[in-house]
Amino acid sequence: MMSSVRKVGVADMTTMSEIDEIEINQNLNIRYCSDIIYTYTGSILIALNPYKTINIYSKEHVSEYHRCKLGDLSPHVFALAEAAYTSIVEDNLNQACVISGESGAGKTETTKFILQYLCTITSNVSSWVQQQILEANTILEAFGNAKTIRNDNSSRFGKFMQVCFDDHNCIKGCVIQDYLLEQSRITYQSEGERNYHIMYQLVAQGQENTDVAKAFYLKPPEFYKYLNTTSTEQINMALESKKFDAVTMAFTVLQVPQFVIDGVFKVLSSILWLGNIDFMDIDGEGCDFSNSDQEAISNISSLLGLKRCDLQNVLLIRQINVRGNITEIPLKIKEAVENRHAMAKALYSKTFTWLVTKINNCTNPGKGGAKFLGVLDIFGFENFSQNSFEQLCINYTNEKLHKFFNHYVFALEQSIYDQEDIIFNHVEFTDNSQCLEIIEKPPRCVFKLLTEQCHMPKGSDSAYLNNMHSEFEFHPNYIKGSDRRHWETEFGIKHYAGSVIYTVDGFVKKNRDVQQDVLFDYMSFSEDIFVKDLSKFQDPQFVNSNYPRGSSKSKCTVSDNFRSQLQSLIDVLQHTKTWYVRCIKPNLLKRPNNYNNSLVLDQLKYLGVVDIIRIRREGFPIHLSHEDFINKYKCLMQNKSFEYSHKYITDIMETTYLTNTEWQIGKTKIFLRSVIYELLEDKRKEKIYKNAVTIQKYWKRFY
Ligand code: AD9
Ligand code: MG
Repeated sequence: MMSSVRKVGVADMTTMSEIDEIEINQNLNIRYCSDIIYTYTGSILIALNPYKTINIYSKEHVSEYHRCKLGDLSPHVFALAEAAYTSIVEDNLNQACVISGESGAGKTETTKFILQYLCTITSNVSSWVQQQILEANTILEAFGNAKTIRNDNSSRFGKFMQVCFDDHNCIKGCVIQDYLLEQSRITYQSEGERNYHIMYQLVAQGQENTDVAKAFYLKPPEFYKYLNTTSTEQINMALESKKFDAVTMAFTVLQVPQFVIDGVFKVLSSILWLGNIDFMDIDGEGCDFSNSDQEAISNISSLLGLKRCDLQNVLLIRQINVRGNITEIPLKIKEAVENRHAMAKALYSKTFTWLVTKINNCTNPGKGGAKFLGVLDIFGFENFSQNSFEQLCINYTNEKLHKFFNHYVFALEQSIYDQEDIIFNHVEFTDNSQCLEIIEKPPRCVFKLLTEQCHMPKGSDSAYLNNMHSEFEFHPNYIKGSDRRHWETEFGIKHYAGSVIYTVDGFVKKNRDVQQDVLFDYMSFSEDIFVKDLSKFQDPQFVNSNYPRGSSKSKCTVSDNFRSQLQSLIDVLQHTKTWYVRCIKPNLLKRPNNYNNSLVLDQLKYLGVVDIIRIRREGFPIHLSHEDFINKYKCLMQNKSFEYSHKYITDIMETTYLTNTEWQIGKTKIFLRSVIYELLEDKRKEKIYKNAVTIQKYWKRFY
């Protein structure tokens, strides 16, 4: 027995007596070495990324976990999905699975396993909806995932997928909410990283099929400046083209008509061509296209169904509206280059939002309050050598979720004590409210000051930073920069997971929503039906009607929108029964069988696993059933016949001479602090040892 425990470690770490971060890390390591990647901390699931295929996700495994209670079988993401589903059926409550972890930890894979599980156990009835939900993921991954240094299939957006159930608890539909697609990737990728998968898939398909190449004006991948082909390894054309087929298939399952699918690909191809335009300076005042750009201009206008002169206008000239009078100002070369990138980003992000809306329209559960199980797959805490606006939004998300999680863990522990009717003083947890306030609490906070700057015609990063320094200089969560030399370029926030220094360069620009009104106005006269449709498309959740159109205040900033999205998410989560999956990345090499202790420890800290343990330790960390307690410690009561009674339990406790502040008898469980538990254990082991010696002596007499 002992050896098998040693080999597979402990399945639920809240049953461990030595409950500190080192023990936890060791336990996870032992399990990982035996390919056991799942472990519970109470009802929280810890999932280690194996970076290899483990045969635990088959249909047989689904059947095995179906109708089993959490904890009956070995820990598994299926067990968690089953528990959440059962709670929908039995308690009639909405559920949410919050999946967190750093990039490459396995969040998206976990999300897919949960969806796979739900679709399989409910598949007898309406398998068409299930198919559509799974295919929606294929499309979102193609358009929203990319290769990064940390993850070959990194999601560059957050998502909350609400799978909806009807009165018979069958899947009825699905609603997807997306968060903050990374836009910079469309026009620039760092060394070793790529643009969104779909770009390579489309170009590869053009290489495999000349009709496709002709229809969408496609060239080989190395032709395009936006594809960063020089720094990445060879693109596997056959594989990318196969994935392209899977995407078109997914579009078909989602009932997107062929002309619309073609429209989407035309927009993608036009983005790639935009990246190839070279501007020429004219006298330092305006600019023009170089001769070689004629092909690009002509292809983009065909692809988007625009008049060539309109396209030229939008690429070379800025229109300014002064009290109803339109003035045209030629763009300087630097501005034209930037403006072209902004057009590419606007086209892509609008297409992405359009896709999400299209998917939602298709998988819409229809009218009537449906119960749902939401799965949140959202970016984890980030702290790079250079951090920008994106990291601030990501870390803000994590602060928000952490606060929610703290309350959950605390409330969970508290509810066990309440259920068991035991007296217990409140335990404190690391409260991150102050950090959240500095970021989001009006009227003066990090986001509000930024928005204020974005609404000023001459708003700048440096003015923003000055305002921040004078406003928050003495705030306990504020840092003026990594050191005195960087006070003019940086600010820092002390997050719950550690301090992060942000470089202010680009904050104001990134927070101003990428508006390309003139381009979209021209596109509304496009000959292509999809392009026309896209130009008029408005993300329904961000239509702000409080201000007149065109006024600078009507343009909500990126952080305003994100903040309200996040608040709605928290509001939804607050009304659900929440389950947590903490995904952990065992190494930075994306390799199997490689466990980096300190890397895991860092993640255990900021995923709150260490906090859960601390909260338990401050309370009563060891919970044993009455029966288990008596069976374990009756050996300490040699001269007394045992009985299952409170009196007998109290007698055992009294052998330690410790006061009853160290232990409590609940309705079904005994609650112990470590001090008394360790004493009891020492006494028990001593007893066992003495008995063993006595037996040895006894046998020695005969041999
Ligand atoms: V990111 O924040 O989107 O960059 P994720 O989503 O946390 O990140 P992802 O789920 O994409 O990570 O996992 C990264 C890779 O790890 C996957 O592409 C798989 O190759 C690998 N992985 C993750 N989980 C499993 C698993 N349970 N079994 C096998 C896995 N491989
Ligand atoms: Mg992901």
